[in-house]
Amino acid sequence: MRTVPRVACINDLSGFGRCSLTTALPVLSVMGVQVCPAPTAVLSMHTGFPQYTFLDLTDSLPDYFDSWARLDFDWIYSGFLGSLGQIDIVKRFFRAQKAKNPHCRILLDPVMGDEGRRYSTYTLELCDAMRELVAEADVITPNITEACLLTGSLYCGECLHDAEAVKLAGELMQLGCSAAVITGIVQENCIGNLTYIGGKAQYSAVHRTECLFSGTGDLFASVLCGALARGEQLADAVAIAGRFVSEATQYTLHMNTPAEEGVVFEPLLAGLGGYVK
Ligand code: PXL
Repeated sequence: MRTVPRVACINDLSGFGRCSLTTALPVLSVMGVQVCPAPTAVLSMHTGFPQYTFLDLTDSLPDYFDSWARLDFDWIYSGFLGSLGQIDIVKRFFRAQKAKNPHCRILLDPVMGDEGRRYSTYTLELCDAMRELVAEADVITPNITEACLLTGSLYCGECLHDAEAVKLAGELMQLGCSAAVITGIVQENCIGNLTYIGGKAQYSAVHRTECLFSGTGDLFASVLCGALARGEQLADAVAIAGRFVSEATQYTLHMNTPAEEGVVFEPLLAGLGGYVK
């Protein structure tokens, strides 16, 4: 392993709202990981705001990845994609990197929606095509909405019993990934993540805050990626990410900021920096 692991982060840059690259860059850096962004789109704010600008960067991506052809990465972390055409481009990048370095691992956050709804830029075709990327991934981190979209299951809310969550994870595995982490599963006054790997499921939960902030999935996946890149086992990395998101959402609740402004994680980043294996 490199002293400073190298991660390619394929995600959008949203100018306001704490999500995607504005979350991944500081989190991975403070965890001692070199993060190399490949922007899929530039937005003035994330799509949860009533108005935003959206610059689709699909046409620039093939050359962008070509110019990286001589680089190799320890992990590829893929998040928000800006168009249907990006699926194929990203798939080719995954394959080229795996061919170059068999130890390269892929963390795919299939960012598509939340609370039973698709994000406004996510067409059904894009959701369908996302299954092709899941087949290439080592680890996927869908929330329940995304897990339902990927498996064609009916969304019945954020509460899932153990047996229902394990069944959903099993269906995700049939899409061809090596491990699945279903995020944001509510059970009584806890919220947790189900890790499914090697035929075994493990649910790790933390106390739940009453408010849903945007960008929690990006924060979770970014910390998870940092911990994995630093060599943690998947279940341990999930526990670390879950604890950090819980700490940050409790802090945000205390700060009383608008939910669409995301999780106020900046004052807590230094604590995450103490985490170096
Ligand atoms: O947090 C996921 C996300 C990422 N990127 C963009 C978004 C969202 C959620 O709304 O709009 C642009």
